[in-house]
Amino acid sequence: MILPTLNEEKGVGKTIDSIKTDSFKKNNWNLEIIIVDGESKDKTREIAKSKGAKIIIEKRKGYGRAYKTGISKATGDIIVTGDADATYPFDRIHLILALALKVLFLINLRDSQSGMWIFRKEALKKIQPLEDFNDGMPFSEEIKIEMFSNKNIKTKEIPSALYAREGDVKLQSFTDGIKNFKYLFKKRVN
Ligand SMILES: Nc1nc2c(ncn2[C@@H]2O[C@H](COP(=O)(O)OP(=O)(O)O)[C@@H](O)[C@H]2O)c(=O)[nH]1
Ligand SMILES: [Mg+2]
Repeated sequence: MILPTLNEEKGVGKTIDSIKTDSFKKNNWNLEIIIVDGESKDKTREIAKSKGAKIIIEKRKGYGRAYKTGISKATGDIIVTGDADATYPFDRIHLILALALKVLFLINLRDSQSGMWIFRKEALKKIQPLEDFNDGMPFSEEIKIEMFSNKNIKTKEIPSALYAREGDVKLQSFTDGIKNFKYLFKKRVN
């Protein structure tokens, strides 16, 4: 989380305090709070430090400059930003983040439901025992989510074709759609 500050002693403490750190822990999300301070003349840095934030001083002027410096120093892989003046709902950011992550981890995958896959059997070992995968339709998205989000596995979606089906559809678009959604939600939030 990156918060640029310039003389924000009135808002910075309230901003940091409003973050529900317990919810981050519950989700196993490491939270790094970075203050990029532009040489505040007030107690901004003191207050932020007392609340566990990392302080980066950026003497060069500008809001964008502060973010550029903060982003380059951040150690996590998801960046969350906002003013340090208590205007943004950081008290809800864990919920917004859960929703955003659902979108993010599918972002490089246009078709999460495709059932034609090519993979090295070895790659499965980097994920989990085969038996731990979902027994139902969510198996399809699970295998792709796990493969595509694993940094040690190289993945690529290849544009392909889909012909009209022979025989009756087994997938029930509505109930399976709901099941898939519930599955995705649980997987991400838990
Ligand atoms: N480090 C740094 N932070 C800045 C600078 N200018 C603004 N900020 C911070 O950037 C955030 C946005 O500024 P703010 O005055 O709230 O802009 P507004 O919400 O658009 O009115 C606040 O947390 C400011 O303290 C700057 O030059 N350097
Ligand atoms: Mg503001």
